[in-house]
Amino acid sequence: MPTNLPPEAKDKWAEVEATNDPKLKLQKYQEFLAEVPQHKGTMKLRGTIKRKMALIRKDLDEKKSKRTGLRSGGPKFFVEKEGSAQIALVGMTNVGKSSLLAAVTNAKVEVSPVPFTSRDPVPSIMNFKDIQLQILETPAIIEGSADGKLWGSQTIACARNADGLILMVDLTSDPVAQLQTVLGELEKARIATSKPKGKVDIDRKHTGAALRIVLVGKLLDCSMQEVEALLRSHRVNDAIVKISGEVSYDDVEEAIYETTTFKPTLIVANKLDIKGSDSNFRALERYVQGKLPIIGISCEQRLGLEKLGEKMFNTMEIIRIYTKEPSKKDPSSKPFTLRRGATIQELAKSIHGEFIKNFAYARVWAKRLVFSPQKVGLTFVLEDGDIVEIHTK
Ligand SMILES: Nc1nc2c(ncn2[C@@H]2O[C@H](COP(=O)(O)OP(=O)(O)OP(=O)(O)O)[C@@H](O)[C@H]2O)c(=O)[nH]1
Ligand SMILES: [Mg+2]
Repeated sequence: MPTNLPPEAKDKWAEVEATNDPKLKLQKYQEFLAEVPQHKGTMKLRGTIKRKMALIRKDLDEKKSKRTGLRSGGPKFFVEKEGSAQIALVGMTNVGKSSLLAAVTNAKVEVSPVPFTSRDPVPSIMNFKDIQLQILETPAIIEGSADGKLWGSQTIACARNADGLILMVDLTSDPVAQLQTVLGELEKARIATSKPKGKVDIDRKHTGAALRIVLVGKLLDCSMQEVEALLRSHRVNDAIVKISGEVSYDDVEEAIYETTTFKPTLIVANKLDIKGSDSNFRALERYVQGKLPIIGISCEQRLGLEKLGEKMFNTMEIIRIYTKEPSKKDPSSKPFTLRRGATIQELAKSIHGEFIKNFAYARVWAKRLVFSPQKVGLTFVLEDGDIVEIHTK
Protein backbone atom coordinates (compact mmCIF):
# COMPACT_ATOMS: atom_id res chain seq x y z
CA MET A 1 0.00 0.00 0.00
CA PRO A 2 1.51 3.37 -0.98
CA THR A 3 2.31 5.82 1.78
CA ASN A 4 1.80 8.93 -0.41
CA LEU A 5 3.98 10.98 1.87
CA PRO A 6 4.03 14.75 1.37
CA PRO A 7 7.40 16.33 0.48
CA GLU A 8 7.67 17.82 3.99
CA ALA A 9 7.69 14.32 5.47
CA LYS A 10 10.31 13.15 2.99
CA ASP A 11 12.50 16.12 3.89
CA LYS A 12 12.13 15.29 7.55
CA TRP A 13 13.12 11.68 6.89
CA ALA A 14 16.32 12.89 5.26
CA GLU A 15 17.02 14.77 8.51
CA VAL A 16 16.34 11.61 10.52
CA GLU A 17 18.84 9.68 8.41
CA ALA A 18 21.40 12.46 8.62
CA THR A 19 21.85 12.27 12.37
CA ASN A 20 23.28 9.65 14.68
CA ASP A 21 22.82 11.61 17.84
CA PRO A 22 20.11 9.75 19.76
CA LYS A 23 18.45 12.80 21.29
CA LEU A 24 18.35 14.67 18.00
CA LYS A 25 17.19 11.56 16.18
CA LEU A 26 14.34 11.16 18.64
CA GLN A 27 13.30 14.75 18.01
CA LYS A 28 13.55 14.29 14.22
CA TYR A 29 11.43 11.14 14.40
CA GLN A 30 8.82 13.14 16.28
CA GLU A 31 8.87 15.90 13.68
CA PHE A 32 8.71 13.34 10.88
CA LEU A 33 5.72 11.66 12.49
CA ALA A 34 3.91 14.99 12.68
CA GLU A 35 4.21 15.27 8.89
CA VAL A 36 2.94 11.74 8.18
CA PRO A 37 -0.74 11.76 7.23
CA GLN A 38 -2.92 9.34 9.19
CA HIS A 39 -4.35 6.83 6.74
CA LYS A 40 -4.17 3.10 6.15
CA GLY A 41 -1.20 3.33 3.83
CA THR A 42 0.97 4.86 6.55
CA MET A 43 -0.14 2.58 9.38
CA LYS A 44 2.88 0.31 9.20
CA LEU A 45 5.20 3.25 8.88
CA ARG A 46 3.78 4.99 11.94
CA GLY A 47 4.17 1.79 13.96
CA THR A 48 7.77 1.43 12.81
CA ILE A 49 8.63 4.97 13.87
CA LYS A 50 7.01 4.57 17.27
CA ARG A 51 8.98 1.38 17.87
CA LYS A 52 12.23 3.00 16.78
CA MET A 53 11.53 5.88 19.15
CA ALA A 54 10.85 3.48 22.00
CA LEU A 55 14.22 1.80 21.37
CA ILE A 56 16.10 5.10 21.46
CA ARG A 57 14.28 6.20 24.64
CA LYS A 58 15.20 2.91 26.24
CA ASP A 59 18.83 3.35 25.24
CA LEU A 60 18.92 6.87 26.63
CA ASP A 61 17.34 5.73 29.89
CA GLU A 62 19.93 3.01 30.27
CA LYS A 63 22.81 5.41 29.70
CA LYS A 64 21.33 7.80 32.23
CA SER A 65 20.96 5.12 34.88
CA LYS A 66 24.53 3.96 34.23
CA ARG A 67 25.77 7.50 34.79
CA THR A 68 23.82 7.92 37.98
CA GLY A 69 24.77 4.45 39.12
CA LEU A 70 21.16 3.44 39.55
CA ARG A 71 20.08 0.09 38.25
CA SER A 72 17.95 0.42 35.16
CA GLY A 73 14.50 -0.75 36.14
CA GLY A 74 13.23 -0.43 32.58
CA PRO A 75 12.13 -3.27 30.38
CA LYS A 76 14.61 -5.46 28.52
CA PHE A 77 14.67 -5.02 24.76
CA PHE A 78 17.57 -7.24 23.85
CA VAL A 79 18.71 -10.47 25.32
CA GLU A 80 22.21 -11.65 24.61
CA LYS A 81 22.35 -14.68 22.37
CA GLU A 82 23.60 -18.02 23.61
CA GLY A 83 23.81 -21.43 21.99
CA SER A 84 23.36 -22.25 18.31
CA ALA A 85 20.24 -20.16 17.81
CA GLN A 86 18.06 -17.73 19.73
CA ILE A 87 14.41 -18.56 19.20
CA ALA A 88 11.84 -16.04 20.39
CA LEU A 89 8.69 -17.62 21.79
CA VAL A 90 5.78 -15.41 20.79
CA GLY A 91 2.02 -15.74 21.15
CA MET A 92 -1.06 -14.28 22.76
CA THR A 93 -1.56 -14.42 26.48
CA ASN A 94 -2.21 -17.69 28.36
CA VAL A 95 -1.31 -19.89 25.38
CA GLY A 96 1.31 -21.61 27.55
CA LYS A 97 4.58 -19.85 26.72
CA SER A 98 5.87 -20.05 30.28
CA SER A 99 4.62 -23.62 30.57
CA LEU A 100 6.69 -24.59 27.53
CA LEU A 101 9.80 -22.88 28.88
CA ALA A 102 9.34 -24.68 32.19
CA ALA A 103 8.77 -28.00 30.42
CA VAL A 104 11.81 -28.03 28.14
CA THR A 105 14.38 -25.91 30.01
CA ASN A 106 15.26 -25.39 33.65
CA ALA A 107 13.81 -21.87 33.70
CA LYS A 108 11.92 -20.86 36.81
CA VAL A 109 8.96 -19.01 35.36
CA GLU A 110 5.52 -18.25 36.65
CA VAL A 111 2.74 -20.29 35.05
CA SER A 112 -0.66 -18.84 35.75
CA PRO A 113 -4.21 -18.66 34.40
CA VAL A 114 -4.06 -14.91 35.03
CA PRO A 115 -3.49 -13.17 31.70
CA PHE A 116 -0.31 -11.15 31.06
CA THR A 117 1.70 -12.83 33.80
CA SER A 118 5.05 -12.64 31.98
CA ARG A 119 6.07 -9.04 31.43
CA ASP A 120 9.77 -9.39 30.69
CA PRO A 121 11.62 -11.53 28.17
CA VAL A 122 13.02 -14.66 29.82
CA PRO A 123 15.80 -16.62 28.09
CA SER A 124 16.58 -20.24 28.85
CA ILE A 125 18.63 -23.00 27.29
CA MET A 126 17.23 -26.20 25.83
CA ASN A 127 19.65 -29.03 25.14
CA PHE A 128 19.14 -30.88 21.90
CA LYS A 129 21.47 -33.61 20.63
CA ASP A 130 24.94 -32.16 21.23
CA ILE A 131 23.94 -28.52 20.83
CA GLN A 132 22.04 -25.88 22.77
CA LEU A 133 19.09 -23.80 21.63
CA GLN A 134 18.16 -20.63 23.45
CA ILE A 135 14.44 -20.10 23.87
CA LEU A 136 13.30 -16.60 24.77
CA GLU A 137 9.83 -16.18 26.21
CA THR A 138 8.46 -12.77 25.26
CA PRO A 139 5.58 -10.76 26.74
CA ALA A 140 2.20 -11.66 25.21
CA ILE A 141 1.17 -10.20 21.88
CA ILE A 142 -2.13 -8.38 21.48
CA GLU A 143 -3.61 -6.47 18.59
CA GLY A 144 -1.57 -3.28 18.53
CA SER A 145 1.70 -4.79 19.82
CA ALA A 146 3.51 -3.62 16.67
CA ASP A 147 2.48 -0.07 17.50
CA GLY A 148 3.92 -0.45 20.97
CA LYS A 149 0.77 -1.35 22.94
CA LEU A 150 1.44 -3.03 26.29
CA TRP A 151 4.92 -4.60 26.04
CA GLY A 152 4.73 -4.68 22.26
CA SER A 153 7.93 -2.74 21.64
CA GLN A 154 9.83 -5.24 23.74
CA THR A 155 8.29 -8.30 22.14
CA ILE A 156 8.83 -6.97 18.64
CA ALA A 157 12.42 -5.94 19.39
CA CYS A 158 13.11 -9.46 20.70
CA ALA A 159 11.47 -11.07 17.68
CA ARG A 160 13.39 -8.89 15.22
CA ASN A 161 16.65 -9.67 16.98
CA ALA A 162 16.12 -13.44 17.31
CA ASP A 163 17.30 -16.02 14.77
CA GLY A 164 13.88 -17.61 14.53
CA LEU A 165 10.45 -17.80 16.13
CA ILE A 166 8.15 -20.23 17.85
CA LEU A 167 4.63 -18.97 17.30
CA MET A 168 2.50 -20.53 19.99
CA VAL A 169 -1.28 -20.90 19.88
CA ASP A 170 -3.83 -22.32 22.32
CA LEU A 171 -6.00 -25.10 20.90
CA THR A 172 -8.83 -24.50 23.36
CA SER A 173 -9.83 -21.28 21.61
CA ASP A 174 -9.80 -20.49 17.87
CA PRO A 175 -6.13 -21.07 16.91
CA VAL A 176 -6.59 -19.63 13.41
CA ALA A 177 -7.75 -16.30 14.84
CA GLN A 178 -4.73 -16.24 17.20
CA LEU A 179 -2.39 -17.06 14.35
CA GLN A 180 -3.87 -14.26 12.25
CA THR A 181 -3.47 -11.74 15.06
CA VAL A 182 0.14 -12.64 15.75
CA LEU A 183 1.11 -12.85 12.07
CA GLY A 184 -0.64 -9.51 11.51
CA GLU A 185 1.42 -7.82 14.22
CA LEU A 186 4.64 -9.40 12.93
CA GLU A 187 3.85 -8.22 9.43
CA LYS A 188 3.22 -4.69 10.66
CA ALA A 189 6.64 -4.84 12.31
CA ARG A 190 8.16 -6.01 9.00
CA ILE A 191 8.94 -9.46 10.28
CA ALA A 192 8.30 -12.07 7.59
CA THR A 193 7.71 -15.71 8.48
CA SER A 194 8.17 -17.03 4.97
CA LYS A 195 11.24 -16.55 2.85
CA PRO A 196 10.78 -13.32 0.90
CA LYS A 197 11.07 -13.54 -2.88
CA GLY A 198 13.25 -10.48 -2.98
CA LYS A 199 15.36 -8.15 -0.91
CA VAL A 200 16.16 -4.43 -0.93
CA ASP A 201 19.24 -3.23 0.93
CA ILE A 202 19.83 0.48 1.26
CA ASP A 203 23.31 1.40 2.36
CA ARG A 204 23.37 5.15 2.92
CA LYS A 205 26.57 7.01 2.10
CA HIS A 206 27.89 10.48 2.83
CA THR A 207 26.56 13.46 0.88
CA GLY A 208 28.03 13.63 -2.60
CA ALA A 209 28.63 9.88 -2.84
CA ALA A 210 25.86 9.59 -5.48
CA LEU A 211 23.14 7.02 -5.90
CA ARG A 212 23.94 3.58 -7.25
CA ILE A 213 21.26 0.99 -7.82
CA VAL A 214 22.41 -2.57 -8.29
CA LEU A 215 19.77 -4.90 -9.63
CA VAL A 216 20.43 -8.64 -9.43
CA GLY A 217 16.92 -9.86 -10.00
CA LYS A 218 13.67 -8.57 -11.32
CA LEU A 219 11.47 -5.52 -10.74
CA LEU A 220 7.88 -6.76 -10.70
CA ASP A 221 5.78 -3.70 -11.45
CA CYS A 222 8.10 -0.80 -12.24
CA SER A 223 11.17 0.26 -14.15
CA MET A 224 14.63 1.20 -12.90
CA GLN A 225 13.80 4.82 -13.73
CA GLU A 226 10.74 4.66 -11.49
CA VAL A 227 12.77 3.12 -8.68
CA GLU A 228 15.35 5.85 -8.99
CA ALA A 229 12.66 8.55 -9.01
CA LEU A 230 11.06 6.97 -5.93
CA LEU A 231 14.35 6.87 -4.03
CA ARG A 232 15.22 10.42 -5.01
CA SER A 233 11.75 11.67 -4.03
CA HIS A 234 12.51 10.26 -0.57
CA ARG A 235 15.82 12.15 -0.63
CA VAL A 236 17.84 8.99 -1.02
CA ASN A 237 20.55 10.54 -3.21
CA ASP A 238 23.69 9.10 -1.72
CA ALA A 239 23.49 5.36 -1.26
CA ILE A 240 24.14 1.96 -2.70
CA VAL A 241 20.80 0.25 -3.18
CA LYS A 242 20.95 -3.48 -3.78
CA ILE A 243 17.87 -5.13 -5.19
CA SER A 244 17.90 -8.91 -5.39
CA GLY A 245 15.24 -11.48 -6.24
CA GLU A 246 11.74 -10.32 -7.13
CA VAL A 247 10.93 -6.88 -5.80
CA SER A 248 7.94 -4.55 -6.18
CA TYR A 249 7.68 -0.76 -6.07
CA ASP A 250 6.15 -0.98 -2.58
CA ASP A 251 9.01 -3.18 -1.38
CA VAL A 252 11.47 -0.47 -2.35
CA GLU A 253 9.47 2.23 -0.59
CA GLU A 254 9.20 0.11 2.58
CA ALA A 255 12.93 -0.50 2.65
CA ILE A 256 13.53 3.24 2.88
CA TYR A 257 12.11 3.16 6.42
CA GLU A 258 12.90 -0.30 7.69
CA THR A 259 14.05 -3.49 6.02
CA THR A 260 11.85 -6.52 6.28
CA THR A 261 13.53 -9.29 8.17
CA PHE A 262 12.79 -12.98 7.66
CA LYS A 263 12.56 -15.31 10.64
CA PRO A 264 12.14 -19.06 10.20
CA THR A 265 9.04 -19.91 12.22
CA LEU A 266 7.61 -23.02 13.85
CA ILE A 267 3.97 -23.03 14.95
CA VAL A 268 3.50 -24.81 18.27
CA ALA A 269 -0.12 -25.61 19.08
CA ASN A 270 -0.56 -26.25 22.80
CA LYS A 271 -3.14 -27.86 25.12
CA LEU A 272 -3.72 -30.88 22.90
CA ASP A 273 -4.80 -32.72 26.07
CA ILE A 274 -8.11 -30.84 26.27
CA LYS A 275 -11.17 -32.45 24.71
CA GLY A 276 -12.08 -31.02 21.32
CA SER A 277 -8.66 -29.49 20.69
CA ASP A 278 -7.81 -32.06 18.01
CA SER A 279 -10.48 -30.67 15.69
CA ASN A 280 -9.04 -27.18 16.25
CA PHE A 281 -5.63 -28.60 15.43
CA ARG A 282 -6.93 -29.97 12.13
CA ALA A 283 -8.55 -26.62 11.33
CA LEU A 284 -5.24 -24.94 11.97
CA GLU A 285 -3.43 -27.38 9.69
CA ARG A 286 -5.97 -26.77 6.93
CA TYR A 287 -5.53 -23.03 7.27
CA VAL A 288 -1.72 -23.12 7.22
CA GLN A 289 -1.64 -25.49 4.21
CA GLY A 290 1.90 -26.64 4.95
CA LYS A 291 3.30 -23.13 4.52
CA LEU A 292 4.77 -23.23 8.02
CA PRO A 293 5.76 -26.27 10.08
CA ILE A 294 3.31 -27.11 12.89
CA ILE A 295 3.58 -29.31 15.95
CA GLY A 296 0.83 -30.20 18.40
CA ILE A 297 1.80 -30.52 22.05
CA SER A 298 0.57 -30.48 25.60
CA CYS A 299 2.89 -28.88 28.11
CA GLU A 300 0.78 -30.14 30.96
CA GLN A 301 0.67 -33.79 29.84
CA ARG A 302 4.10 -33.58 28.21
CA LEU A 303 2.74 -34.71 24.85
CA GLY A 304 4.75 -34.11 21.67
CA LEU A 305 7.57 -32.33 23.49
CA GLU A 306 10.07 -34.96 22.38
CA LYS A 307 9.60 -33.81 18.80
CA LEU A 308 10.15 -30.13 19.55
CA GLY A 309 13.96 -30.14 19.39
CA GLU A 310 14.08 -31.88 16.02
CA LYS A 311 11.40 -29.56 14.60
CA MET A 312 13.27 -26.46 15.75
CA PHE A 313 16.57 -27.83 14.48
CA ASN A 314 15.00 -28.39 11.05
CA THR A 315 13.08 -25.12 10.97
CA MET A 316 16.19 -23.16 11.86
CA GLU A 317 18.12 -25.13 9.23
CA ILE A 318 20.97 -25.79 11.63
CA ILE A 319 23.84 -28.05 10.59
CA ARG A 320 26.59 -29.36 12.87
CA ILE A 321 30.16 -29.55 11.64
CA TYR A 322 32.86 -31.43 13.52
CA THR A 323 36.32 -30.05 12.97
CA LYS A 324 39.46 -32.12 13.22
CA GLU A 325 43.02 -31.01 13.57
CA PRO A 326 45.34 -32.60 10.97
CA SER A 327 47.56 -34.02 13.71
CA LYS A 328 44.71 -35.60 15.67
CA LYS A 329 42.90 -38.86 15.11
CA ASP A 330 39.42 -37.84 16.24
CA PRO A 331 37.31 -34.80 15.48
CA SER A 332 36.24 -32.50 18.31
CA SER A 333 33.14 -33.68 20.10
CA LYS A 334 31.72 -30.15 20.21
CA PRO A 335 30.40 -29.11 16.79
CA PHE A 336 30.38 -25.74 15.11
CA THR A 337 26.85 -24.88 14.08
CA LEU A 338 26.05 -23.18 10.79
CA ARG A 339 22.97 -22.79 8.60
CA ARG A 340 22.03 -25.16 5.79
CA GLY A 341 23.81 -24.22 2.57
CA ALA A 342 26.94 -23.01 4.41
CA THR A 343 30.30 -23.69 2.77
CA ILE A 344 33.83 -24.38 3.96
CA GLN A 345 34.39 -20.63 3.64
CA GLU A 346 31.77 -19.85 6.28
CA LEU A 347 33.12 -22.57 8.53
CA ALA A 348 36.65 -21.24 8.23
CA LYS A 349 35.40 -17.74 8.97
CA SER A 350 33.54 -18.84 12.07
CA ILE A 351 36.60 -20.68 13.39
CA HIS A 352 39.12 -17.94 12.80
CA GLY A 353 39.47 -15.06 10.32
CA GLU A 354 43.09 -16.03 9.66
CA PHE A 355 41.98 -19.39 8.31
CA ILE A 356 40.59 -17.84 5.14
CA LYS A 357 43.73 -15.87 4.39
CA ASN A 358 46.00 -18.88 4.72
CA PHE A 359 43.55 -21.48 3.45
CA ALA A 360 45.12 -24.22 1.31
CA TYR A 361 42.45 -26.95 1.15
CA ALA A 362 40.13 -28.93 3.38
CA ARG A 363 39.46 -32.62 3.80
CA VAL A 364 35.88 -33.74 4.40
CA TRP A 365 34.56 -36.99 5.80
CA ALA A 366 30.89 -37.59 5.04
CA LYS A 367 28.61 -40.54 4.37
CA ARG A 368 27.27 -39.02 1.15
CA LEU A 369 30.75 -38.90 -0.41
CA VAL A 370 31.91 -41.86 -2.45
CA PHE A 371 35.41 -41.44 -1.09
CA SER A 372 36.15 -40.05 2.36
CA PRO A 373 38.08 -37.98 3.05
CA GLN A 374 37.70 -35.85 -0.03
CA LYS A 375 39.93 -32.88 -0.75
CA VAL A 376 37.76 -29.77 -1.27
CA GLY A 377 37.96 -25.99 -1.64
CA LEU A 378 36.22 -23.04 0.01
CA THR A 379 33.00 -23.39 -2.02
CA PHE A 380 32.22 -26.96 -0.87
CA VAL A 381 28.69 -27.08 0.59
CA LEU A 382 28.55 -28.66 4.03
CA GLU A 383 25.85 -30.86 5.55
CA ASP A 384 24.87 -31.82 9.08
CA GLY A 385 27.39 -34.22 10.58
CA ASP A 386 30.30 -33.49 8.23
CA ILE A 387 33.83 -33.82 9.61
CA VAL A 388 36.24 -31.21 8.31
CA GLU A 389 39.99 -30.82 8.51
CA ILE A 390 41.34 -27.48 7.32
CA HIS A 391 44.87 -27.22 5.96
CA THR A 392 46.63 -23.88 5.81
CA LYS A 393 49.54 -22.73 3.70
N1 LIG B 1 -4.82 -28.01 29.83
C1 LIG B 1 -3.68 -27.43 29.64
N2 LIG B 1 -3.41 -26.24 30.22
C2 LIG B 1 -2.23 -25.67 29.99
C3 LIG B 1 -1.24 -26.27 29.16
N3 LIG B 1 -0.17 -25.43 29.09
C4 LIG B 1 -0.48 -24.37 29.88
N4 LIG B 1 -1.71 -24.50 30.42
C5 LIG B 1 -2.37 -23.54 31.31
O1 LIG B 1 -2.60 -22.32 30.64
C6 LIG B 1 -2.47 -21.21 31.54
C7 LIG B 1 -1.47 -20.20 31.00
O2 LIG B 1 -0.19 -20.79 30.97
P1 LIG B 1 1.15 -19.92 30.93
O3 LIG B 1 2.26 -20.86 30.65
O4 LIG B 1 1.26 -19.06 32.11
O5 LIG B 1 0.83 -19.03 29.64
P2 LIG B 1 1.66 -17.81 29.03
O6 LIG B 1 1.50 -17.89 27.57
O7 LIG B 1 3.04 -17.81 29.56
O8 LIG B 1 0.82 -16.57 29.58
P3 LIG B 1 1.27 -15.05 29.88
O9 LIG B 1 2.70 -15.02 30.27
O10 LIG B 1 0.38 -14.66 31.02
O11 LIG B 1 0.96 -14.30 28.65
C8 LIG B 1 -2.05 -21.82 32.88
O12 LIG B 1 -3.17 -21.91 33.69
C9 LIG B 1 -1.51 -23.19 32.51
O13 LIG B 1 -1.65 -24.12 33.54
C10 LIG B 1 -1.54 -27.53 28.56
O14 LIG B 1 -0.76 -28.14 27.83
N5 LIG B 1 -2.76 -28.05 28.82
MG1 LIG C 1 4.09 -16.41 30.60
